[in-house]
Amino acid sequence: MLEEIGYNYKVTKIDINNEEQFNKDFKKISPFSKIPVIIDHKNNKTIFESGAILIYLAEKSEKFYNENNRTEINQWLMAQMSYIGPMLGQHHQFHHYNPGKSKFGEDRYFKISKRIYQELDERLSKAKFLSGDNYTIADIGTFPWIARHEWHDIGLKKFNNLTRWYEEISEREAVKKGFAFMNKNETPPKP
Ligand SMILES: N[C@@H](CCC(=O)N[C@@H](CS)C(=O)NCC(=O)O)C(=O)O
Repeated sequence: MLEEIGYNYKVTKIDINNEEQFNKDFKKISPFSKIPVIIDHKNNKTIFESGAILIYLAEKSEKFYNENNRTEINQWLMAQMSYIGPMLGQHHQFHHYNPGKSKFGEDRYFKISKRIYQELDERLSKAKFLSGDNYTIADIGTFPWIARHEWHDIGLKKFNNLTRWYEEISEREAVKKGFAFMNKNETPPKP
């Protein structure tokens, strides 16, 4: 998002594997000890929760959050925050990071993740982007989850509309820059 709106930013890494998220100073700005958090140095505001961060930056920059379409954008953004992200996140935990530890967990989140691919594919058979004709913060919030499709083992290519959406977003300059910046020259994985 910061690349998309062309704001200057500095990234401070918090190593969650090393429990840095529980540091006292970090907890002051992130009550649940979660990343990401941003600090707007223009007004010293801090914002936690990625959906709230996207809304804040979109309102500030007046980009990717068209006033006439906010209810539609909010629905898809909230679906990401409450369902797509958390479920795919569990799939990462059981299937990618800890295979063999819980058959129930693996099966449950694999099944839900497949459903999510199917549901997104259906939506994208009717609309160019999640909330309609335009690329918005709903797409910006959802794309990074689908960009981990290799971990999901579902086969992104089987979903034509989701693949079309994914490829188009992968080609955006800001997306390529953001990817390469966070993980040394990484590019969004091909479908
Ligand atoms: N709903 C939050 C979720 C953030 C989240 O779960 N962050 C994880 C990393 S992906 C985290 O900080 N985990 C550290 C912990 O829970 O201790 C958001 O969208 O910002």
